[in-house]
Amino acid sequence: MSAAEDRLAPRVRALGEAVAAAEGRADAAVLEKARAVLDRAGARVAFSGSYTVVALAGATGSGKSSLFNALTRTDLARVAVRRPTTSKAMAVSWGSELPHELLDWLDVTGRHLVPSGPHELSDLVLLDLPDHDSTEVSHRLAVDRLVDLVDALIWVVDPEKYADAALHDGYLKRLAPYAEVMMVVLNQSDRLAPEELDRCLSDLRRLLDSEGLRATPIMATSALRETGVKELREALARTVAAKQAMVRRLSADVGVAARTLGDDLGGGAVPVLDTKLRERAIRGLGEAAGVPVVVDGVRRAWRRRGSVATGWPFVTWFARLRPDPLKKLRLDLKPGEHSPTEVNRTSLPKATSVQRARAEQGLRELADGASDGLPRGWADAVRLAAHGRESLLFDRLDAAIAGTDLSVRRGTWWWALFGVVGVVWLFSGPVLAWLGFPPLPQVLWYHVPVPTWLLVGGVLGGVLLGVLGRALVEIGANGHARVARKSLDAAVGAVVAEAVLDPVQAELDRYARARDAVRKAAAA
Ligand SMILES: Nc1nc2c(ncn2[C@@H]2O[C@H](COP(=O)(O)OP(=O)(O)OP(=O)(O)O)[C@@H](O)[C@H]2O)c(=O)[nH]1
Ligand SMILES: [Mg+2]
Repeated sequence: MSAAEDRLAPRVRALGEAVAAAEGRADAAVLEKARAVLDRAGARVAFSGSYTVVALAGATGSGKSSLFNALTRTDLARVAVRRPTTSKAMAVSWGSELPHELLDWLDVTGRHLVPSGPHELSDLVLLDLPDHDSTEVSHRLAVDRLVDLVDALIWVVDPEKYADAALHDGYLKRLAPYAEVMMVVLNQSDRLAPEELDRCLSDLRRLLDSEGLRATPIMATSALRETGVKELREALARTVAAKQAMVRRLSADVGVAARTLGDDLGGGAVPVLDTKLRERAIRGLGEAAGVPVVVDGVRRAWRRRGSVATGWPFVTWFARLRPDPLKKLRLDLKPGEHSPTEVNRTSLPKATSVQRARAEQGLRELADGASDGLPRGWADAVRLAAHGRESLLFDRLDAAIAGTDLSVRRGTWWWALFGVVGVVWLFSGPVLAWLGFPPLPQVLWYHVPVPTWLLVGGVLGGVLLGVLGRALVEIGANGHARVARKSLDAAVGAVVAEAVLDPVQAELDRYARARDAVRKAAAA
C-alpha cells in the first residue's frame, strides 16, 4: 500500500467529520459537493478497487473513438465523419471477466471484454466518451458525470481545436488539482508537418503549464496511422501497474472538497468565550432576574430580624409589625411554609421591559463577542445557541433564586446574649424590689446618691447597648447581603452556564472541530 493510499482513509474520515460538524452552518452547495466526494470515495473503493478506470474525453471529431479502437485493437466504437458520432459511453475491460458492479456504478451499459494475454493490459477499464462540446445536452451531461467518477482522463485534442476555450475554460483549468491523473494526447498528428507538430506540442505545453497542469504529460498520436498508439498503450499499462490512479484521484477529490469547505470556514482565530464575556452575561441576566432585589431583601430582613432580637422590647413590637422582606418575596421560607403542591417559586417582580431589554442586550453582546469573525452560518448558530433557551431562562433563573440558601433563617448567638442582657437590665430593678431586698444605705458619690448614678447609668447603658446592637446588626446585614450575593451569583451562574454559555461554547467547539478536521482532510 502506498503512502498516499495510507493517508487517504484518515483524510476521508476527517472530511466526513468536517461535513458532519459544518452541517447546517456551512454553505449548502459546498457541503453537498463534499458529501458527493464522500459517497464517491466509499463507492469507488467498494466497487473493484483493483481496476483502474480511464476515459478518453475530448471535442467531437478529435478521434476518441478511433484511438479507442486502436488501443483495444477492435472496431467496437463507431467512427464516422458525421458529427457528433458517439452518443453513449462505451467500456472495454481487459481480463477474464467484466467488472459489472463497477460498470453499473459508472452507469455504462455498452461493455465489452477483451481477453488479456500475458503482455497485454489487464485490470483496466477504458471508456470512450461522447464529445464534451456537443450540441447535444445529454452528451455533455454524460461527460460531466463520468469526468467526476473515473480514475484517470486522457484528453484527446486535434490540431485545430487543442486551444479551444470549451476545453480549457470548461474543464482543464478547474481540473488542475487532478493534473497527475490526466494526460493530453494531440491526435491526428499525421496532418501536421514535423515542425508544425513540434510547434503545436510546445504551444500546448505552454498552455497547460499556465493552467497549473505541469504534471500532466502530453503525447502525439495518429489513430489513422497508428503512430504513438503503442507508446500510449505503454503509458496506460504503467498507470494501471502503479495502481495509483484511483487513490490519487480520490485524494485530489478530498483535497478539493476540503479546501473549498476550508475557505467557507474562514481562517480567522476561533473566538474564545472569555471570563469577561461570561461574567457580563451572568451579571446582566442575574440583574434582570432580580438578584439585586433579593440581596436588598436579605439586608433588610437581617436588619429587621436583628433589631427584633436585640432591641428594647417596646421598639421591637413596632419592628415586628412590618412584614419580613424575604417572606414577602416568598424567599427563605421554612419547609412548612411552602405549599406542597406548588413549584418552588419566588414572588419577585416580573422582569420589567427595561430589565428584559438589558438581558437581551447581554445575550446579544455575548453572541456577538463569541461569533466575532465567524462566517455567517456559524455566527447565526452561535446566536441561536445563546438565545435558544431564552423562553425558559427567566423561569429557571427564578427557580434557582428560590432554591438558593440565603442563610438568614437562623439568627446569630450574640442576638440571644443581647436579648438576655437587655431583659435582665430592664427587669433587674423591679425584680430586686419584688424579692424584698433591704434598701441600700444612703451612699453618696460625688455628692449624688448612688441609686441615681445607677438609674442614669442604666438608661445610658440601655441606649448604648441599643446603638451597639444596631451597629453590629448593620455590619451583619451587609455581610449577609454579600454572602447572599455570592450564593445567588453562583446559582444564576449555573443556570446561565447550562442554558446559554455551554450551548455557545459547544457551538465554538464544533467550529474548532470542523476547522481541525478540514485541515486534516486537506493535508495531502
Ligand atoms: N487524419 C486523421 N483522421 C483521424 C484520426 N483519428 C480520427 N480521424 C478521423 O476523424 C473523424 C472523427 O473520428 P472519431 O474517432 O469518430 O472522433 P470522435 O472524437 O470519437 O468524435 P465524436 O464521437 O463525435 O465525439 C473520423 O472521420 C476519423 O476517421 C487521425 O489520427 N488522423
Ligand atoms: Mg466518438
